[in-house]
Amino acid sequence: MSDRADFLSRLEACLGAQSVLTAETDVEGFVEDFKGRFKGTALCVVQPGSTEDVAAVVRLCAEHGVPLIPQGGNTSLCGGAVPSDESGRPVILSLSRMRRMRTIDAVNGTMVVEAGCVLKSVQDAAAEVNLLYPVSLGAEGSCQIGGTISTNAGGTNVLRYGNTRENVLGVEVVLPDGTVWDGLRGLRKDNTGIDLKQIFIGAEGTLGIVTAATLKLHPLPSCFSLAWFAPSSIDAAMRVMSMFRAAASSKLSAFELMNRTQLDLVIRHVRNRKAPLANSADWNVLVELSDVREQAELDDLLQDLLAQAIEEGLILDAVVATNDSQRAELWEVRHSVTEANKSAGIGLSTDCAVPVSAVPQFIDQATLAVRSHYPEMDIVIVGHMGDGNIHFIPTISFERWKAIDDKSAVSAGVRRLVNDVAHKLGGTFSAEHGIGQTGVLAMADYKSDVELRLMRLIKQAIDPQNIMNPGRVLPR
Ligand code: FAD
Ligand code: LAC
Ligand code: ZN
Repeated sequence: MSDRADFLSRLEACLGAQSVLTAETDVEGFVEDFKGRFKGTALCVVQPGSTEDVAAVVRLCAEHGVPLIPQGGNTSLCGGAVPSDESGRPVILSLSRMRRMRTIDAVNGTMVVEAGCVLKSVQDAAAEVNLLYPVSLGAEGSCQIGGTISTNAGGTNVLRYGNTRENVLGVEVVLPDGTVWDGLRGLRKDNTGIDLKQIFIGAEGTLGIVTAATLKLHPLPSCFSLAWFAPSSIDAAMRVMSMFRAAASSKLSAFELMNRTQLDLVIRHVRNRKAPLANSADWNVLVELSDVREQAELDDLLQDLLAQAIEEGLILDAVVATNDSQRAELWEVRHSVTEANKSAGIGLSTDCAVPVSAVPQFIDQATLAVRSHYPEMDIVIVGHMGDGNIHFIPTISFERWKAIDDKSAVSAGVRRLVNDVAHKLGGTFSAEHGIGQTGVLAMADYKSDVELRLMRLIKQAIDPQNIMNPGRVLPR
C-alpha cells in the first residue's frame, strides 16, 4: 500500500496532481472500451502534457515495474486500450492533452502533430492550406493520430492513399526505458538502414509510446463524384470495380460494400439516416471518384461508367449525389455502421482481408460456414471491397446472447470459422483493426512460428521488462 502511495505521489510530483486521476468517477471513462465489451481496473490515469512528461512517467513505471497502457481516443474495436483484468496494476497513459499541431510545411507536404490530436482536426488543419491528410474512418471525430498510427488504421480511402503506414513519414517515440527517439524526419526517401518507424506503426503500444508524428499530405481534391448503387450480385460488384479501376485509375478513391442487413441496421438504429435507394437491395456499393481538376469531367466519367454497368446488367439501381450535402448524407450512412451494430445486438465482428479477386469466394464460403453451424445468427457484411477487406459480422440479439451459456466458446467458434475461410484463401484475420485483446489467440493460430519468433525478439529487445501494454498482440 505504501509502495502504491509512494508511486502515486512521485507521479504527482512529475505531472502535477491534476494530471493524475484516481477517483472512480474520473477513471471510469478510461477503463471500459467503446463497445462496452472489455472493462478492467487501473491504478490511475495519467494525462501528460508533453513528450518530457511522458518520458518521466515511463521512467517511473520502468523503475517500479508498473505496466502501462497508452490510450488515445479509446475507439479500439479489439479492446487494445483498456485494462483486461481487475488487478488494478496498470497505469493508463492518456495522450489527450498532447494535441499541439507543431508545424505544417505546405511545400514539403508534411505536418508534424502531437499524438493526441484528433484525426478530424488534423484533416481540417491540412485542408486549411489546401492539402489532404487522407486517412478517414467512422471514428475520426474522436480517434487520435497516435491511436491510428499504433493500430495502422485503414478506413475508406485506402484504395487510393494506402493505410496509415503509407501516410506517416516520421515518428517521435518514448521507449520503454524512458528514452525519447526523435524520428520526425519528413523525408520521402531515406535508406539509412532498417526503417525503424515501421516497427512502431501498428505495434499497438507494445513497444513504446508515440508522442508525435510527421504526416504525409496530398493535394486536396477540389471535386468529388459519388454514387450509391445496387449491384446485381457480388460478382457484378467485382466487375463494376474493375471497370472503375481501369477507367478512373487513381481517381477512384472509395469502393465500399454493405449487404441489405447492414444497411437496414443503420437505418433502424441511427437517427436521421435514410435509405439511399427507393428499393432495398441485397447488396449496396458506395463508389467515389475525386480529383483536383474539373467537376464536370469527373461527373461525366462516373455517369458513363454507371450507364455502361447498367446496360450490362451489373447494376440494378443507382443514385448520384448532386451536391455536397447529399454526398455527406451518403457518407454518413456508410460511417454509421459501427454505431448501428453496437445498438443492434451482439456483433461478433471480424476484420479479414483476402486478395481482392477472392472477395466473392470469401463471402460465399464464410456465409455457408456460419449458416450451417450457427443458423440463429444474422449475417451483417460491410467492408472496404477495393482493399479486399470485409467485415463479416455474425450478429445475434441481446436476448438470445444472454441465453447462451458458453459465450466465449461461441464467439471464438464463430470467429474461427470466418478467419479459417480467409486464411485458406491466402488472407489475414486482421486487416486494419489490430490485435488488441480479441486477436491474441488468433495470432497463435494463424501466424507462422518464424513471424512470431521475430516479433517476440523485437519485443524482448525493446521492452525486456514487458511493461508496455502487456498481454496484447503477442500470445504467450
Ligand atoms: P485507442 O483505441 O485509444 O488505442 C488503440 C491502440 O493503440 C491501443 O492498443 C492503445 O494502447 C494504442 N495506442 C493509442 N495511442 C497510442 C500512442 N500514442 N502510442 C502508443 N500506443 C497507442 N479502424 C480502421 O482501421 N478502419 C475503420 O474504418 C474504422 N472505423 C471505426 C469506426 C468506429 C465508429 C470506431 C469506434 C472504430 C473504428 N475503427 C476503424 C477502429 C480504429 O482502430 C480506431 O478508430 C483508431 O485507429 C484507434 O484510435 P484511438 O485513438 O481511438 O486509439
Ligand atoms: C468500418 C470499421 C468497422 O469499416 O472498420 O466501418
Ligand atoms: Zn473497416
